[in-house]
Amino acid sequence: MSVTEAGREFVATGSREALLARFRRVRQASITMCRPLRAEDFRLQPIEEVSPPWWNLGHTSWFFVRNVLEPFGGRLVREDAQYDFLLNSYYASLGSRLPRSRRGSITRPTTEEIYRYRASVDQRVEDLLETVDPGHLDALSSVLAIGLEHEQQHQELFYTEIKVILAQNLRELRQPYRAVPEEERPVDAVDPLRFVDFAGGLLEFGHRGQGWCWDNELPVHKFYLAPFALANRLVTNAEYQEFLDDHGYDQQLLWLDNGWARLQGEGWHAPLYWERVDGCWWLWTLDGMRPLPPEEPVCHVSFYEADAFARWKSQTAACHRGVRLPTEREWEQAARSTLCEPQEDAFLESDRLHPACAKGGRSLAQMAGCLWQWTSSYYEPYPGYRPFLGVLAEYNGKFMDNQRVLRGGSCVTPREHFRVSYRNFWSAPTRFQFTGIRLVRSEE
Ligand code: AVJ
Ligand code: FE
Repeated sequence: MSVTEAGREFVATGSREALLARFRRVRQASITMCRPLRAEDFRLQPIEEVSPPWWNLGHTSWFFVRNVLEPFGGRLVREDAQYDFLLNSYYASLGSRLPRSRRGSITRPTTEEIYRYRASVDQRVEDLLETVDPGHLDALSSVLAIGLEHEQQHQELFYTEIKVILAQNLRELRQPYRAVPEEERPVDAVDPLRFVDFAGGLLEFGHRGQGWCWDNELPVHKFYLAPFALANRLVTNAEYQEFLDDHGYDQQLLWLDNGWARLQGEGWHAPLYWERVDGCWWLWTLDGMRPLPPEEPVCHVSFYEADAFARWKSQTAACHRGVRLPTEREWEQAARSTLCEPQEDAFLESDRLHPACAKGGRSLAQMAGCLWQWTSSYYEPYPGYRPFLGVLAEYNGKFMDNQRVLRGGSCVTPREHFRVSYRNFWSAPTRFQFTGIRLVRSEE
């Protein structure tokens, strides 16, 4: 792979020192987030989609070996070759791989060996950054930037994965990811549900400006939107519980056919992590079990559940007729025209590890850094899409098939990782991510 290929026009500007500082900071965050874990927690893969933490730490390091050290002439060691087969996630152009479902079935390398491997990769990337020919620095910077954005995606994945892993234990023996901080004061009021009007028209979408973005956020393009009205906040647990109480999970006609099959096959009767104990709903969180907080946004629903909820809601009252999930461009337009500053207390740095309530009367609340919001849009290339070049063409492009777009970021997304044009994507049945529901209504 030619050194100038991978980053295309994204040249990360900044000095070697700034780059080095960012590299250290982002890599260190992955170590810090694993501190509360016990040895056993690192090896479990409860379902195929949930990788064990040892693999997460290894794979993000492997990414720098194959995309930075190798192409730019960094120092290579024996473990690079030994671990390559295990740590390659899905890059067909980089050779054969351990089947994804087997990441929880192996015990070597040990977790300690993976930590040592990480340290070795860090040292070698830092050495390379200090010694690389000035003519190659821009190219190196742009792949390094992709490596760090990748690392941050895996930091978010880590929190969602450890939540599933710890939930496997028997309720009486379960331990939270972290000790519960002092009890937050219960919030009993939440902003009433309102719909905020947006004009529509021939509008511009995609990432603008100089900053970095993924290939899937480009090119900037125009698209016509009819007028619409977006909900001022996310659907709450209390509102979702009305859907349960109205037997939403028993009414086949509310569900897409694939969703209904999934519901039956997996025995869905409530969102993931809702548990019925002695006639009351409880919620599994990274802070342990909590009584279901009615005013918090409903979380860990699949696209199918979000879609069925919207259909149910549209039938409950005349004023809700026609409510549905927004398209990704409706979401983006609303966010662009109202969202001046994202709620700074909402992202990973807030250390809540839990979605915040909508309180305070903002015109649109919970737009960024609370929960990823399912859109009705299929994950497709924007017109004229050009994937990253070289190996990284496989990063996003080949997954543009049979998935839905989510917008908004979540309480486990690093703040600097998010943009208004950011397109997350998951398949419709996915529930273990921090996903929620925002409704929209077309103008009559
Ligand atoms: C954008 C979160 C769907 O988890 O497959 C990680 C992120 N890409 N490594 C995924 C990703 C490559 C991606 N999602
Ligand atoms: Fe990855």
